[in-house]
Amino acid sequence: VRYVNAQTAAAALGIDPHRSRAADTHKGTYGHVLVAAGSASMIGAGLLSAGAALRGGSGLVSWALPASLSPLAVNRPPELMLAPLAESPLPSHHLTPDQAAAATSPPRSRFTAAADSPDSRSSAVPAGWAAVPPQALAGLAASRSAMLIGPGLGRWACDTAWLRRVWEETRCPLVVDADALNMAAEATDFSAWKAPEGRPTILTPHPGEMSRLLGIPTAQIQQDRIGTAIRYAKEHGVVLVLKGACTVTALPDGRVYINGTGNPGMATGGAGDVLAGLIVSLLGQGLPAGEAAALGVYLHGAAGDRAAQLRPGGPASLLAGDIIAQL
Ligand code: NPW
Ligand code: AMP
Ligand code: MG
Repeated sequence: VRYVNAQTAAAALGIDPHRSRAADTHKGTYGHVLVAAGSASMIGAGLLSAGAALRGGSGLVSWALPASLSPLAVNRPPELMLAPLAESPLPSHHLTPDQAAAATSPPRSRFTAAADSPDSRSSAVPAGWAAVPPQALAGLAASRSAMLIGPGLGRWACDTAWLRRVWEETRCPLVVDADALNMAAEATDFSAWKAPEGRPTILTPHPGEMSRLLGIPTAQIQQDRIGTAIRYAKEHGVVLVLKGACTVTALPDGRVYINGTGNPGMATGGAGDVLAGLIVSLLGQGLPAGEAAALGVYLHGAAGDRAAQLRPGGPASLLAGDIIAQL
């Protein structure tokens, strides 16, 4: 167990805390991450996680979103690219590969769709994540350096078969947060899901999400946060970030980091979405999963501490967006 503080965090992780850049690098050097997040009532989760990925230093950030929701993304930062995913009238995980590939192209006009071949979309296209073919999302991620899935999707955005296909077919390093964890918890056989060989995978539950994943009360998890995280990481071969005061980051090889940054002002909606975006950014820049997670947790807390100091009334009025501003 290593206790991470401001002086030793970067040294313990063997990372340059200032993230210096060689003079002859370019945006391709710093990764292109994909953020699959947000829904009609939680579009802010997408904005916050993608915004944090931008400030995390990624060369490029794309925000994947059901095409019908694109109008809600109009106020996104101009640096953020949009990857609209076409919705299909067929149950999305039953599509053929060709149909799935077609779903990555922009939706056709509803006036032309009816005249198309029988397999094409009708004007009554269902909307939302459940209508996005999971293989289209996984296919898009194949050319990205890392993907985040989960913030603000909605707890029943898709069925577990949908999520399982994304889990199994996504080849790039993956961060799984929020509603993707909640949906995984609905699968009785989640522990049997196999990630592709060698794919780094980071899970970032708060204690409530961890309780759903394990099917035990939150209080029981809080009584043994370190043990719970270590056991889960080893058993599932993932990096497990158990959030909350003194976030625990456990690696599958048994290493564990306890974070010393952060403050109760960060107990505010969207703070976790910011963390997930920061971690995927570091992961997409080539850091090993354990280091990306532990450094992301540390920097997120440190930025939260700076943001709280800048609030005239202290931490109580902190907003998640203030954390992004201090990264
Ligand atoms: P309790 O009350 O103790 O039993 P949920 P969510 C527990 C999106 N958001 N220590 C606690 O349970 C997210 O991305 C969108 C102990 C608490 O009541 C998700 O997709 C926003 N317990 C979705 O909303 C801004 C803790 O978990 C319960 C704990 C739902 O996510 C907000 C809450 O968890 C949000 O980020 C701790 N440290 N932390 C937007 N602007 O679009 C949590 N718990 O029910 O999973 O709800 O975390 O708000
Ligand atoms: P979420 O619940 O997913 O929005 O995540 C909340 C984020 O804020 C996590 O990174 C938590 O570790 C952090 N956080 C929440 N409460 C505290 C606290 N009391 N002290 C330090 N960090 C906190
Ligand atoms: Mg969260």
